[in-house]
Amino acid sequence: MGGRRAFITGVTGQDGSYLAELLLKKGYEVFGLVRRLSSPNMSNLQTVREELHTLDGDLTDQSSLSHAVKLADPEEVYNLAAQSFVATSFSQPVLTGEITGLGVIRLLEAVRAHNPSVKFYQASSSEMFGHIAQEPQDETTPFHPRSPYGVAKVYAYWACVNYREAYGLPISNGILFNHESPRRGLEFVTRKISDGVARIALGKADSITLGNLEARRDWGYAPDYVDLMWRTLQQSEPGDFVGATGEAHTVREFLQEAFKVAGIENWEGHVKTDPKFNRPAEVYALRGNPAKAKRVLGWEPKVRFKELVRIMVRADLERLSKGQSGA
Ligand code: NAP
Ligand code: F7E
Repeated sequence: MGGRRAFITGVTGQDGSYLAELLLKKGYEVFGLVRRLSSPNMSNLQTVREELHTLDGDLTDQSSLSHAVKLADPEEVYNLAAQSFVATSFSQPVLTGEITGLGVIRLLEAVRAHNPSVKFYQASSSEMFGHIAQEPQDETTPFHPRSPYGVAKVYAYWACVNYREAYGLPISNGILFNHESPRRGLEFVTRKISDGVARIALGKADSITLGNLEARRDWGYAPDYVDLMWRTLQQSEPGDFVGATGEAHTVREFLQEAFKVAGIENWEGHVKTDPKFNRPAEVYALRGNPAKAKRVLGWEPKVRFKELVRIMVRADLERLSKGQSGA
C-alpha cells in the first residue's frame, strides 16, 4: 500500500492482466475495472488476484465509471477495455461503437471531472491504418479503417487528441500493432493456430479451418507492449506512439512455423479454409515503424516472430496435455 495508484480498464483481458502484473511489480497500487458476467472470467488474473483491487463497472455505463475513478483516485489511467475482435465488430457494430468508441469519451469525462491532472493512456490500434496509405506505418500515416472496430478506434483516438487540445489533459495514444501471447483469446488467428496445432499434435483434432492465409501482420509479444504503455505515461509530455516490431509475416508463415515447433510435417494436409472466416473488408497487410517509441521512450520489443510462435505453441501443448481445455 502507499505506492502510485493506477486504474486499468480491461484488466481481465490479455493486455490488462500483463499490465497489472507489471505495475504491481513496480510497486503501484492497482485498481481494475471488472464488468458483471454470469460466470466470472478471472483466469488471466491468477497471479495478481490477491493484490489487485477490482471495481465494478462497464464502459457503457457512465455512473459506474465516475464512481470507479473516484474510488481508485489514480495518477495513471490505462484504458484497455474494448470489444476488440474485428470479426465481431461486423456482426455487432453498434455495441462495438458504444464500447470501443463512445466508452472512451465516457471514461475521459469521468477522469476530467475527478482530476484533470491524471495521465491517461488510450489503447489505439494499427487497425486504424486499415487500407494502408504507406509502408511501413508510423504516427504520421493517414487512417483508413476497414471495420466497425477500426472506425470506433479512430473515433476514440481523435477524442483523446481533442481532449488533450481542448482541455490540456495529459492523454497519450499507443498505436499498437498486433501483439499476442498464451493469454490471447482463442478466436484470434495466432491463438487459433497455436491451440489448433497443439490439439493436432496431441491427437485431439485433425485440422484447423481458417480464412485468408495471405493476410500479413506485424506480430509482437504482449508483455513487451504493456511495457510501452507504462513508458508512455512516464513522459513529462503526453504524445502518440506506434508500437511494433517492424517485421511482418503472413498467416501462412505463422502456420508453417507453428507446425514446425510441434514437430509436424506436411502441415498443409491439416489446414482447411472456409470463406466464413473472411471479412467483408479485409486489412491485407500491416507493418509498423516503431522508431519514435525507440527514440523517445527507449522501447524495443524483445520477442521476435519465431520466439513468439514457440512460446504460444509450447504453452498450448502444455495446457492441453494437462487436460485443460479452456483458455
Ligand atoms: P481483450 O483481451 O479482448 O480484452 C478486452 C478487455 O475489455 C476485457 O477485459 C473485457 O472484459 C473488457 N471489456 C469489454 N467490453 C467491456 C465493457 N463494456 N466494459 C468494460 N470492460 C469491457 O483485448 P487485448 O488484446 O488485451 O487488448 C487491449 C486493448 O488494446 C483493447 O482496447 C484492444 O482493442 C487494443 N488493442 C489490442 C491489440 C492487440 O493486438 N492485442 C492491438 C492494438 C490495440 P471481459 O473479460 O469481461 O470480456
Ligand atoms: O486477424 C486473418 C484475418 O483476428 C489477423 C485485434 O487485437 O489486432 C487484432 O486484430 C488476420 C486478419 O487480428 C483467420 O482476416 C485468417 O487479416 O488475429 P486477428 P486482427 O483482425 O489483426 C489489432 C491490432 C487490434 O487492434 C484488434 O483488437 O488473420 N485470418 N484466418 C483470421 N483471423 C481470425 N481471427 N480467424 C481466422 O480463422
